[in-house]
Amino acid sequence: LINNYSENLSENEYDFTDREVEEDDTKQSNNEIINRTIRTRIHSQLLGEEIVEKTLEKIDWHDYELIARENARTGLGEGGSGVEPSSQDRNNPEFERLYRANGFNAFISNKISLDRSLKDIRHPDCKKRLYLAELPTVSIIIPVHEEHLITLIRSIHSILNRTPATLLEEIILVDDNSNKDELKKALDVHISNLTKIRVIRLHKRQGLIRARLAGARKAKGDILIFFDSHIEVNINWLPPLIEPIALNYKTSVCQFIDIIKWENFAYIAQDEGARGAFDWNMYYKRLPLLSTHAENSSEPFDNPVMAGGLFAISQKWFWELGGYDEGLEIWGGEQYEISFKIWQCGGRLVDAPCSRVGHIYREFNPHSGFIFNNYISKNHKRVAAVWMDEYAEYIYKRDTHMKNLIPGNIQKQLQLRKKLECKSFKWFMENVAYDLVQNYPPVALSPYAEGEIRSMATLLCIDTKYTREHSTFGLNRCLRDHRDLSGEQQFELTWRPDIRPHGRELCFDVPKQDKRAPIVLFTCHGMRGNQHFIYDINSYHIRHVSTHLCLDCDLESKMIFMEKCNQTSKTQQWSFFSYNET
Ligand code: UD2
Ligand code: MN
Repeated sequence: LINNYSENLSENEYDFTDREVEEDDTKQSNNEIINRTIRTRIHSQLLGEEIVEKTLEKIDWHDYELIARENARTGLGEGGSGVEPSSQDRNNPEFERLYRANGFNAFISNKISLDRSLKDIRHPDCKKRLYLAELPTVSIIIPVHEEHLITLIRSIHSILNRTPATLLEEIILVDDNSNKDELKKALDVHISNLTKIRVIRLHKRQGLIRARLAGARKAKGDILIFFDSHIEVNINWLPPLIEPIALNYKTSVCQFIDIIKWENFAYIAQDEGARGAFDWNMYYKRLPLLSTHAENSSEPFDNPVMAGGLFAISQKWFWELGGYDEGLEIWGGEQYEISFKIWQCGGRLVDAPCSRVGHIYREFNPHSGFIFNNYISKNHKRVAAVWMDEYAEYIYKRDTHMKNLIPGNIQKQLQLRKKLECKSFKWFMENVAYDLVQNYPPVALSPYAEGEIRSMATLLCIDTKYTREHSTFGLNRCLRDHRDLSGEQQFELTWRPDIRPHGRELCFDVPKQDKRAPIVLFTCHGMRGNQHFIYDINSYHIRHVSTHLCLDCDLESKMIFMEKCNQTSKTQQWSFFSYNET
C-alpha cells in the first residue's frame, strides 16, 4: 500500500521534514490561552476593522502553470471523469468490502491518481475575477475517523496542489481514534512528515465536532477552514473563499459543494447554488436562490444555513462565538448551531460561487455505530433549546420524543447568547430565512410509529441494510438482540403516512400488484400512492392502502412481500417498536 502512494507523494513539490505526531490533551493549557490572546490581537489588526476595499490592490490568483500541467494529464479519472467499475471489479470481493466499509466505491478511488485533475466548472466570470493581493493565512482542519486512506491522501494532495503556499499555514488532521492500522501508520509516518501537515490523535472517539474543536485549538492561521476527509478542491478555490472574511472578520463563507459520485468518482456540479435551510424534523434542506442573485451570479450571496462540512471562519470570530458547543456528540446538528450563532450574534454567512470543492456524499454512513444512542436527536435538542426559542415547539410537535429528550447542561451556551446579546430566532426567521416556512411548512404531526419492525412469526426484523434505491430487502436477526450485527433496522411510519429507514429519504414502495408483490426502496414523494401504508394495531397488519395488500414474509427465504390480507396468518403480523395513537 505504501508503495502504491509513495510514488505519487514524491511528485509533490512540498519538501519533507521530521515531525512528531502530536498528542491531544483536549484541555487547553493556560499558555495556549495567552498565546491565543496575543494571536487574537494580531488578528484584530489584520482582520478586525472594516477595510475600504477600493484602496486595496487586487490580483489574479490563478496558477496558470498548474492549470496547464493539469490540462495535459491523461488517465483514469482525469479531468474529474468517472471510472465505471468493470464486471471483473464487481466480482472482486474487495469491491464489495470497500463499499461496505466506506459507503462509497473506494475500490474505484484506488485506481485514480492522487493528483488527478478536475474540470473547471466554475461560472465563466470566476475566471476573470481578481482578489485582494494581501490575504490572511488559513489553517485547514480535517477530522478523520476510519477513513479510506487513498481518498484521504487525494484530499490532502488536492489542497497542497491547488492552494497558494503563501496562504496555507497548515493542514491539521485530527484522527478521531481510528482503529485501522494502515491508516494510523500512514498518518504517523508518511502524512505527518509532510511539511505543513500536523496530525493530532484523540485517544477516545470524540465525534467530528469535538475533533474539529481540538484541531481549531492548535491552529495558527488567521482563518479556520473545516473540511471532511473525502474532498477535492477545485481551481483557485481559496481567494474567493477568504476575501469576504478579510473584508469583515464576522463574515463566514461556504464553498459551493460539488459532488464526487460515490459510484465512480465523477466530479459533477450539484446545481448552480442554493441557500441552505432545514425542515421541522431538522433535516438539512435547500431553498431557491433569490432573483437578485441572477444578475450577479459569481458574487457571494447570503446563506441562512450551511451544509456543515466545508466552510471558512476567522479564528477571532469563531472563538468569540465560543467555538462549537462541546456538548454535541459524534455527528450532526453542529451546522445549525454555528449558522444560527453566526447570524443571530451579529455576523453573516455567505456562499462564494467561485470557490468550489467536491465532496463524496456517501451512499450510507458506515460508522453510525450505536443506533441505540440517539445522539443526533439530542444534538438537535441542544441547538433548539439554546437558539430556536418558540420555534422549537414546531419540532417538538413533529416528534414528541424530542420534547422530552434531556439536552444535558446548556448553561454555558445560554450565557454566551446573553453575553453576546444575540438576536431572537424570530429575527432570524423573518430576516434571513424568510422563505423557509413557505417552503417547509411546520405541519405539526409526529410519526405514528418508529423503531424496529419485528415479524411476530419469526421474531426477525426488517433490515434494509443501507441498501440503495430500487433494491428489495428482507428479514435479519434483530440488532436489539444481537448488538454485534450491523444493519439498518430503524424505521419511521411518518405522518404522510409512509415507511422509511430513519434519517433517509427513501420509502417502502410497492410498484406492482402481483402475487407476492415485492417492496422496494424508492425516493419518498409524500404523495401516498405506492408509498401509502398504515399500521393496524389490532390485527398487527401493515397494510398498503391502494392495493389493500398486507405485508407478509416467507419463513424459509426470509423475504418480505405484499400478500392478500389474512386475519389468521401469523406471517402477516408485525410489531413496531413504538406506536403513538395520536
Ligand atoms: C455532513 C457534513 C459534515 C457534518 C455532518 C453533520 C458536508 C459535506 N458534510 O457530513 O461535515 O457537518 O454532515 O454533522 O456538509 N468524523 C469524525 N468522527 C466521527 C464521525 C465522523 O472525525 O465520529 C469525521 C469523518 O471522518 C469525516 C467528517 O467527520 O471527515 C464528516 O463525517 P461524514 O463525512 O461521515 O459525514 P457527512 O459527509 O454525512
Ligand atoms: Mn462527508
